[in-house]
Amino acid sequence: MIKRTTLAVAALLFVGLVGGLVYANATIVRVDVPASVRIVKGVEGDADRDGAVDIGDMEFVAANLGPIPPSDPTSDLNSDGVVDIRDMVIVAKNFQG
Ligand SMILES: [Ca+2]
Ligand SMILES: [Ca+2]
Repeated sequence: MIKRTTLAVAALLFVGLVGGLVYANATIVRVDVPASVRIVKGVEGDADRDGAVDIGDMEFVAANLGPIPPSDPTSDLNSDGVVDIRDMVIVAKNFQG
């Protein structure tokens, strides 16, 4: 059975390579989700995915600062390809104690 709720997914479509530059278009892909699938929205700042934003997330992000690409992509909370102070700020803004 298909649940009629749709899930919007942001995706990038690379449409061409001209003069060494890659052009991309953003698009939205909608998919029908089977009723048996449970959609769980993550908690912003929950880098270690335990359901809470606490000192463990700050430690997790701090332990992954620097390398490009990140040694653990889950600590790249803003998905910009690097783990830095901006990711730590996301944890701090959502800190639950
Ligand atoms: Ca956490
Ligand atoms: Ca980042």
